[in-house]
Amino acid sequence: MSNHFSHEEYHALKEQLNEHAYHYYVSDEPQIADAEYDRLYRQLLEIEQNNPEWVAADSPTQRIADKPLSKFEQVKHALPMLSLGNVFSAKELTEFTERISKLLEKSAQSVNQIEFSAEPKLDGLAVSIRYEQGQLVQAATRGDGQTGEDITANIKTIQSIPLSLRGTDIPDVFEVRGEVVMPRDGFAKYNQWALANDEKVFANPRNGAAGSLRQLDPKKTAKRPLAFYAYSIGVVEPAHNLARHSEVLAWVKSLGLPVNHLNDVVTGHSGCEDYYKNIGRQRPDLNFDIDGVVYKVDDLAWQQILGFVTKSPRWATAHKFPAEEATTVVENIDVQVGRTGSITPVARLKPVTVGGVTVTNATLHNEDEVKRKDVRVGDTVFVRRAGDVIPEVVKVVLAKRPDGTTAFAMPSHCPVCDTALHRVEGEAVLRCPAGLSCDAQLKEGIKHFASRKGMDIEGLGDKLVEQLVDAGLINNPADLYHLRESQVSGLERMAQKSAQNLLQGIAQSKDTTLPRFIYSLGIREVGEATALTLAKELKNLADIMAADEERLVELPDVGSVVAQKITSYFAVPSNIEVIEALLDAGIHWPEFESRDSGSQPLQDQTVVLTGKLSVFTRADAKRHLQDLGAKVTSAVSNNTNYVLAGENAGSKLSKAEALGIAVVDEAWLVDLLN
Ligand code: I6G
Repeated sequence: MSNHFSHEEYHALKEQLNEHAYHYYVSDEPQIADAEYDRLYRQLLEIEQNNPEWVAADSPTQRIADKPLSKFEQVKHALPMLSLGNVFSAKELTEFTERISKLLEKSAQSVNQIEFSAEPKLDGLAVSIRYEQGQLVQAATRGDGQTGEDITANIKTIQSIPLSLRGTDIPDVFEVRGEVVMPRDGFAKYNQWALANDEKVFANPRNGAAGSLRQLDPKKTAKRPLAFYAYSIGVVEPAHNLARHSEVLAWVKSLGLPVNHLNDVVTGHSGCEDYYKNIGRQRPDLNFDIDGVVYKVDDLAWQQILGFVTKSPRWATAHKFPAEEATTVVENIDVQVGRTGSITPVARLKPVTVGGVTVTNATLHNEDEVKRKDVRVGDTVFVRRAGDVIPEVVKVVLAKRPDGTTAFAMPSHCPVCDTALHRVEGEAVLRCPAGLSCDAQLKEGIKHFASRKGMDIEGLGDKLVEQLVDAGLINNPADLYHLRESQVSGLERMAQKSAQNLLQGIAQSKDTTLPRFIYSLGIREVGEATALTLAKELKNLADIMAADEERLVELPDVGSVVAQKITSYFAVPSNIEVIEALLDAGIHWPEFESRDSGSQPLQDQTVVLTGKLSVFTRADAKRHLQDLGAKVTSAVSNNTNYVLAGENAGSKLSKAEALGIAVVDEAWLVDLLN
């Protein structure tokens, strides 16, 4: 078939694929489904196999080089890659802005009028990428600023970096500089895969990015989840005269390169401070690690006046956040029992401030991790706290290990109920199989049952759950519905009024929905989205309980592992007894029927999805929205009714805000589905 393609058709198909990649990776507005892209890609590959002489350097098939390198060649930078000065406090920021305002006395009236281009400072690896006649020809690490290493083959594997520039006004020579990072979600996924496949696990996303770029086999780099964000330019020939750094970045973006959507232009010292605080607040939720923000005087003529001190520009600085890694000493190692019986070793630490927060505990994840890191009581360790993630021990400082330490051994029995622990073949975690008869699992199970996404029991906090279990008042979730006021008010720090409120909260929770009830059971691998799918597809509890694996895997987004967890849960007689007791206690929900079009809540509404979703996959969210009657489109316009924004939502979110369109999150969709 593909033999019938002309060279022009080949060229058009290649351009079409590059255009789709741009919309997917750079402008975050995919225009075709992944499967359609894959089909076109395969078609291109077939044409190239039949016509090897046609293969273009910027064909998406050319991203991965065949052969590993034997070493990295040295590259001399045409313009040195400078470094940035740092400020670590409000006082140092004042010194920076005042110095600038003084030097610009003749040009600007006061520091309050100076505009700064501001951006998050990504924690990755700085690189320079060179395009000649619009084609990517070379990429290099920063190295010592004068000479770096040639990492062209690895850079080409990063899908968001175009192999050829977009547009018509393309310079003969164009060098772009920026940071290569490993996004947090990709880092977590990669490490999971690496653990399962005996590959090297990265201590943090920065090491992930650096290690991947220093990989001699581009085939391996291609498997690493890397992203790139441009922050400045190097040599450009012929010169492209622009007046502001923010205009330079807009131009870089128009050439098809990714520029961080959090970049902004702020005014004066207070603008810088506000930006720092605002990005600091967003830091835990970002999908990439940052270690501060960067301010640059936006006016390029003023940058010229300000010039440089040794190797750093006077017109820019990095305002650093408090470090997210610190060293401290392991005082003890305990194990914790989770809701599903998983046994997690936890390092008890000498208190240390990490990223502005005092840390006293850090997870050691599981038995394999403790062995791999060989963390011992008495060791000095690096502790890392990234965003809202539980602090973790990154590595041991072996040089500081005291004499006489012994390797940590996991217990053979549950520290809470003394049941023998076991490890399922192929799983990293050790488990206590006692289920709800283990008090630790009972407590965690009840907390999950009562949580906001579950039965949403007002007034039942974690502490109270622990008190109720410790007092022997509840042995399973159904016991909550038989509590008496006299029992609850007898607990420590429980006044009569609070006891009444709790019982009222418990009683109110009886009126629920089927997806909430399914979620609250705490079946392994069944989160909010799967609970919704089960309810929507199978309609009633009896059919969900009776469904076999074969039936379950037919449901959207239910794989064999999830199906197996569901059937195993319902095969345990004590689980069935608890469900029956909950129903006997009066828990009820309205029938979960598919809506007829007349009652569809999003009938005639247009919804745009943007950003990274965490509850649903994109395809799932789209399907649910369509089931609710909505039309799901890719571009935000005046006809859009809602923009459903996930993490790191970019230009579509800004556009929605500018047009005054309602911006909603996944919780909104969950509520509608419930
Ligand atoms: O905007 C920037 C971000 C990060 C930078 C930068 C950087 O270094 C890691 N370095 C320089 C020299 C400049 N901008 C100008």
